[in-house]
Amino acid sequence: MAAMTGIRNIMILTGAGISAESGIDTFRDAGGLWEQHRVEDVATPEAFARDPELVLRFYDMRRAAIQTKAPNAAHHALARLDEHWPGDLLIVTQNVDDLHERAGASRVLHMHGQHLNAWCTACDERSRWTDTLLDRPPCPACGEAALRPDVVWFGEMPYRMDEIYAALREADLFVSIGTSGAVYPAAGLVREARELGARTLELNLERSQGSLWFEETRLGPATELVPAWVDEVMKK
Ligand code: BV8
Repeated sequence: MAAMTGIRNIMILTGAGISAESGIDTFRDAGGLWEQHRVEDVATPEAFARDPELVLRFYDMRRAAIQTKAPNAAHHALARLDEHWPGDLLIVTQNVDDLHERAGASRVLHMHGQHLNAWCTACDERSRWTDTLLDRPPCPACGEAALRPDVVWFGEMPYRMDEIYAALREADLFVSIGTSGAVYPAAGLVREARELGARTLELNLERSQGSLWFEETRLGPATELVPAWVDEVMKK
């Protein structure tokens, strides 16, 4: 990207592509999650009302799987940037895995929730959760057997949108990593970033659906593109 001069505040949006090389399925790619399961069967409040076992089994499987995976070079590079970047930096992730944090990043916002939290629909408490939910365990806070995965399902409002838009208004640079740009409102952030005057960069295996909104697109695997970009930024 031409001059990084004048870049103080950075927003980074990540998607399933950044965790693909850690062995976590993406959604839309061949063999992705949505080929194995119909979204509307497992990731909507209606599906949970209709067949809670199917939904809880789906998330128990994924919650167990991510605990066997490790962050990759892309996660580690962003953690390094997070540690040393003097300006504002916010990693807004659509991912429900904890690989950004396990790589050491702290300025992370999970807009679609987290696998390793359970949400009680009786007392609204969220509890750290690494085990299963299919057996309807009691809520650690209120004892009710009313726990659900703490993820944002289709038709539900993503988390902390006000913080995301506030950070977007301050951003000089918006970088998108490993996302197909298919799911809103996440997919609409690049357009808003452009309209707010931010520089825009896409790092992805292939062009995303919102590719035309990016000033620059670099194609390749995240474990190569992201460390190279972070080195570039840190050198400035
Ligand atoms: C809402 C959590 C309203 C659960 C998820 C506007 C237009 C059209 C539709 C809508 C719209 N606004 C809202 C909608 C409806 C809907 C939507 O967007 N539908 C789509 C399908 C058309 N949006 C919603 O329902 C949202 N809620 O709008 O609420 C509202 C308003 C007011 C009040 C109340 C409600 C909620 C959306 C969130 C749903 N939950 N996840 C779970 O994980 O199970 S979404 C989930 O899917 C992910 O979090 C992520 O967001 C999305 C998957 O996308 P990606 O992460 O990009 O993954 P994908 O596989 O698609 O692509 C991977 C990319 O990586 C590819 O480009 C590939 O090339 C690249 N890649 C692969 N390997 C690598 C790589 N890149 C680099 N290196 C590699 N190695």
